[in-house]
Amino acid sequence: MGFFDGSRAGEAPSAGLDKGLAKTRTGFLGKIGRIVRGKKTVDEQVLDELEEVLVTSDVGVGTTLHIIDRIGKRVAEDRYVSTAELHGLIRDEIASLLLDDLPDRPAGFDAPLPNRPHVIMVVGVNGVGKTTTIGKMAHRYRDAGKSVLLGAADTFRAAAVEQLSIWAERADVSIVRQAQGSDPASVAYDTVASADSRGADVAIVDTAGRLHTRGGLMEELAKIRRAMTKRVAGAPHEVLLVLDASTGQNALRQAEEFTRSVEVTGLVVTKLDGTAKGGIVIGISNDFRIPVKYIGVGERIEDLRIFDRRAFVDALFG
Ligand SMILES: Nc1nc2c(ncn2[C@@H]2O[C@H](COP(=O)(O)OP(=O)(O)OP(=O)(O)O)[C@@H](O)[C@H]2O)c(=O)[nH]1
Ligand SMILES: [Mg+2]
Repeated sequence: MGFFDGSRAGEAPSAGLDKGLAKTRTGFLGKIGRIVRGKKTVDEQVLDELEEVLVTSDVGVGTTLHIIDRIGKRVAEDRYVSTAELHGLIRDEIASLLLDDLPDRPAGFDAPLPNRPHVIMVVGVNGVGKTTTIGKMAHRYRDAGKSVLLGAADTFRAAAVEQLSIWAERADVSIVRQAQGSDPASVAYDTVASADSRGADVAIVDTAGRLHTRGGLMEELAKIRRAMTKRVAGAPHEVLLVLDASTGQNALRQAEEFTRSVEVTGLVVTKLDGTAKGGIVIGISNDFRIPVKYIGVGERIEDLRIFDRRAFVDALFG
């Protein structure tokens, strides 16, 4: 696998990511361009305006202040930083923020898994792209030669089981399902049990994004989790929280809420293709010490990328 991920025959390696981030890139660079137009050096006013651009690009207030502070310091040291250099300076700061003391790029789908079955639980509020992401992941694991079993533990919404079944068919993997309205924890248990007895490599469990109350949802997720652990010690080995980039600051709030209640091991940021709010990935990477593992850049089965921070910075700055 190359440095960039997700390329398919005939597609330039980073084309998907570049395209996926087009709106964010245009918005971000356009705004920075307007700030520095007609200016010779980076002064207080430029920094103020840059702060506003970062905040309105959904980078998040904390992360923005951090970036501004670092750029301010460099400008103070260097005195004559020209606006032409500002672009490179921001790029450097964002890159080091994303690249510093964070774990390496997540392993590829073809990497050996330490557990069998390797159990993944997928959580997030309704509509963020959980089921779609599961379909995409199943496809990638399957493509890498792994046997995959899906578990339809979103029994709350009428069409949810059917929707996951369609993805299972597309990805050519099996699914464990019960009737709508049945106990999600029981579906999760069955899925893990079946994966274990069949010797499946990967089990991915879908969950509901909405219950009658958010508190009820968190309790239910804990219950689903316990059911899996009961059958396979250590399961779930991964809990992926899916966040919709187009919801901007809401996604950050959801991340806070879920990471408080559920032991989230990785984040998936979806719908980067349709939004100018891709800056959210920067804020999330900085605010939460939980790695962004995958990003969604479209609705098709192949529109999932392993998140690569360096490739992301490159795509963001063109
Ligand atoms: N453009 C785009 N659309 C996406 C992406 N991921 C998911 N979607 C779309 O988002 C919508 C919701 O996706 P689902 O996978 O059903 O979301 P969910 O989290 O399972 O939703 P619930 O089951 O209601 O909780 C669908 O129309 C998907 O096609 C993405 O990366 N890009
Ligand atoms: Mg769903």
